[in-house]
Amino acid sequence: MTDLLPTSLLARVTRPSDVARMSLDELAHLAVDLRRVIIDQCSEGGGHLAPSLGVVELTLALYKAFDLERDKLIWDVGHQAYAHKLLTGRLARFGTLRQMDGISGFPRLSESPYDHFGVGHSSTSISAALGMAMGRDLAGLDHRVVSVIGDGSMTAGLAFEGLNQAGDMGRKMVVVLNDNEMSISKNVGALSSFLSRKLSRPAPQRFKREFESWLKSIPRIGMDLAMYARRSEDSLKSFFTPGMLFEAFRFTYVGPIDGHDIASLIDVFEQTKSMDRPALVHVLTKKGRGYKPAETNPTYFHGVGSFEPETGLVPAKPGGGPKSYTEVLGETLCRLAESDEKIVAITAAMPEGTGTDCFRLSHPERFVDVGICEPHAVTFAAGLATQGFKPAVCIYSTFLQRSYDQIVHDVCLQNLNVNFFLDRAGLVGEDGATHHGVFDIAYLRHVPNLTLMSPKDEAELAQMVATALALPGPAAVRYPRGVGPGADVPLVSEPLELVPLGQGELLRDGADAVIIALGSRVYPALEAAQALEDEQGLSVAVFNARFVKPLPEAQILELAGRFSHIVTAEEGCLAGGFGSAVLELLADQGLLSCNAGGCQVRRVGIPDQFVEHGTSKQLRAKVGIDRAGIKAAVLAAVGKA
Ligand SMILES: Cc1ncc(C[n+]2csc(CCOP(=O)(O)OP(=O)(O)O)c2C)c(N)n1
Repeated sequence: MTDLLPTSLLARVTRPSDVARMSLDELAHLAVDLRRVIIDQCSEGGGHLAPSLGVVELTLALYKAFDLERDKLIWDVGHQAYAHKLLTGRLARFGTLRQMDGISGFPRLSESPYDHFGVGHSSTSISAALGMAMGRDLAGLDHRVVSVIGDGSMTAGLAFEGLNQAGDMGRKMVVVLNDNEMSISKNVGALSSFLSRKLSRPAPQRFKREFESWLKSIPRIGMDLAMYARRSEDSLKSFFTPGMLFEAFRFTYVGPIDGHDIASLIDVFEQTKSMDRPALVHVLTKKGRGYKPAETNPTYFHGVGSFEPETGLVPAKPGGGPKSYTEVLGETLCRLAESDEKIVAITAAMPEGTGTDCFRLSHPERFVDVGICEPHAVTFAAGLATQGFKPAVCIYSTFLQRSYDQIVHDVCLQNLNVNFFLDRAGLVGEDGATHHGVFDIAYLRHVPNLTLMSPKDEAELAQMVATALALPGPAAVRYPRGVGPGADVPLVSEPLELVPLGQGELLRDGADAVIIALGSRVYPALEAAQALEDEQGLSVAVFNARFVKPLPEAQILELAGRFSHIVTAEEGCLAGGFGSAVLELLADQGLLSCNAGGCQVRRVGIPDQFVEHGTSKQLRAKVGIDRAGIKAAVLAAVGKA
C-alpha cells in the first residue's frame, strides 16, 4: 500500500471530528488522498473498489455535516465503506484489509466504535437505522441516525419494509439513497426506471414555467390561478420526480443532488439534519469515480482481485487454467436450455457472479434478473414451476439464507420443480463471515421433497445440473467458489450422464478406515488417504457421497458394516450438516460404537463459530477441513494421533 507522506491530510485524520474541522479545500485534498490509498490497496489485495470510489465525496460531506462522534452512520452492504474505515483510525491497518487477522472488508461492530452495524448482505440499513432511532428515543437521547443505501440495495423488499415502517413511525432519521444506476451490473426493475426519471427533471421545470406564464395570460383570474398553482408546486414537483415515491412513504424527499459536489452535499445535509422526521436525500454518484478503468467498467471493478494500478489490467495467468465452477454452471445451463425450452435461468442481481450472464446472451427471453430480491426470486420461480417451467435459481449459498421460508413453503411443500444452484458454498475467503456459504446443508437437508447434492469436481457439477433439471421435484446443487480440480466436462456433442439418485461412489477401497466425503472435500480426502498410506502404511477407503439427500443409505450402511472407523468430511457447518446425517443414519440403525460391533464416527467440518476472513486455503487449514485436517481426523480415529 502507498505510504502517505506524514504531511498528507489523511495521515492526520484519526476520527470523524478531525474531518469535521476541515475546510472545503482540505476536504477536496482529502478526497484525493482517500482515492489514492483505496486504489493502491485494492490493486494489491483486491476488494470492492468501484463502490468505495463512488462515495468518497459523499462520505466526506456526511462527516462534515453530521457529528459522527455522536450521530450513527450505517452503511448498507458496507462494501462502499473503505473511506469510512480510513477516516476512523484504520489507515495504519488498511494494508491488512480482508486478510487473515486483518481488518474486515465490511463494517463490523467489533472493529470500530464508528461501525454501528455489521453488514455484508444488502438492504438492512433502513430497518437497522429505524431500530436505532427508536432505541435513541426510548433512551431520551437526541443524536441522529443516518443510513446510506444504494439504488441496487433499495430494490429489496426488506428496504421497503423499513421505509414503510419508518414513514409511519415518523422518527428522526435520514436515509441517503446513493443512486449510481448500478447494482453489480446495471440496476434492474421498475424502481430503477422510476429513479432515472430524475433525468427528465428539467422538462417539468420548463413545463411549470410555461404553464405558469400561460395561466398569467388568462384575463382577470390568471394571476390568482398562477399564485394557486405555485402554492401547489410541491405536489406538482413530486408528481414528476422520484420524490413522489418516497413522499408517499411519508419521508421528506430532497434531491437529486450531485454526489460528487461536496459543498452542495454539505448544504443539503445541514438542512436535513434539523428535520425531526424521516428524510430521504437522493444523491447521484458515479461508480468507480476518479479511476478511469473503474468508471469505464464498474461491474468488473465492483469487487476485484489484484490488478495493475496504472492501467487497471489484470496480469494474465500462464496457460489459462481450468474453468471455475461458476463458468461450468453457466455453460451447462446454456447447453441444456438449447434442447429444453422449459429451462428459465434466474439470478438475484448477480449475472456475472453466478455465471448466468452467458444465459442472458443465449436465451434472453428465458433469463430473469430479479434484482437483490432472493426471497422473491424463489417464489417467482415457484410460480413459473406451476406453469410447467423448470426454473434454475442461481444464488450464492449465503444469500439464499434469506429465502428459507420461500424454499419450505412455496417450493418444497408444493413439491415444485424448482432447481437451486448454490455458488460459493463453503468458505469463500476474503469476504469473510458474512459471505461464507456454510449453512446451506443445515438449512436445506431437513426440508421434505428436496434433493440435495454436491459435486466432487467440474464434470460432476455438469452431471448434477442435468440431474436436478431432470428430476420432477425440487433439487439443490451446492458447489464451491473458484476453480476445482480441473476435471474435463463432457463436450457439448456428448450427452451429460445423470447421477443415479441417492448413489455415491467408492473411489478408493481400504481396510483400516473410510472417509465419507462430500463435494469439495472429496479430493482432499483422496490426498489424505494417499498420504496416510505413504507415511503411516494405513489403508484408507474414500467414498464420494454425492448426495446429502437422499443419503446413499445402503452404501453407507455397507461401509459401516466393514469399517469400525468412519470419518465424514464436508465444507459446511457441523451442526445439522452432512456428517450429522450420517450419524443419524447409523444411530437409527443401532450401529454406533456403544453397541457391540459398532463403529466410531469422527466428523470434519466447520465448528460452531463464525469463520472470519483470509484466503480460502488459510481458512480451511484453520478450521481443520483441509487435507491435513482430514488426515489428522483419520489418525485420531484409528488411535494414532
Ligand atoms: C442479500 C444480498 N444479495 C446480494 C449481494 C451481493 N451484492 C453486493 S453489492 C451488490 C450491489 C449493490 O448495489 P447498490 O446497493 O446499488 O450499491 P453499489 O455497489 O452500486 O454502490 C450486490 C448485488 C449482497 N451483498 N447481499
